[in-house]
Amino acid sequence: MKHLLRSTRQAGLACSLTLALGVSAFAAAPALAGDTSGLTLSDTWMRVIVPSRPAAGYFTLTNESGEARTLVGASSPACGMVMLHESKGDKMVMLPEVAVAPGESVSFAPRGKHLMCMKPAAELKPGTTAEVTLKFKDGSTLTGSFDVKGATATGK
Ligand SMILES: [Cu+2]
Repeated sequence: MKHLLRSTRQAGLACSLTLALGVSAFAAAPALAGDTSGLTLSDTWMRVIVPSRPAAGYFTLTNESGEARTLVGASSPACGMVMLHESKGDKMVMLPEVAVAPGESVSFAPRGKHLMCMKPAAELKPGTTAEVTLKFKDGSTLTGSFDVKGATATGK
């Protein structure tokens, strides 16, 4: 554990040094890429209206990793393309990223932030589940199983 801590710190140092020099070869530090320990996904579900319209994905993401983490995108084989959206009144805006401070959690829920599943696959029906992968700024990913619900659902 001690050793891991030390190498993580060194990798961080190497990264900032590399950035300062304007060299990007070190950008993907192997010790950190793909590390999602301390991040948990809960209340994962999706609401399908009709197959021809985008579906919405909801979840709570909790960050106990001790570092700020930034969600930058998502993908799912059942969606064609997934976007980060937020409802503002009757409009939706695109979110380029969502930061989660250490010790905090963020909720994607109806009338607020949501994943927009642009092209729902025919198999995406209430009662099934869909895999969705969240992507973070540091290159790490977190995959969860989302329960698919119908148009009248309000929560998982
Ligand atoms: Cu949307």
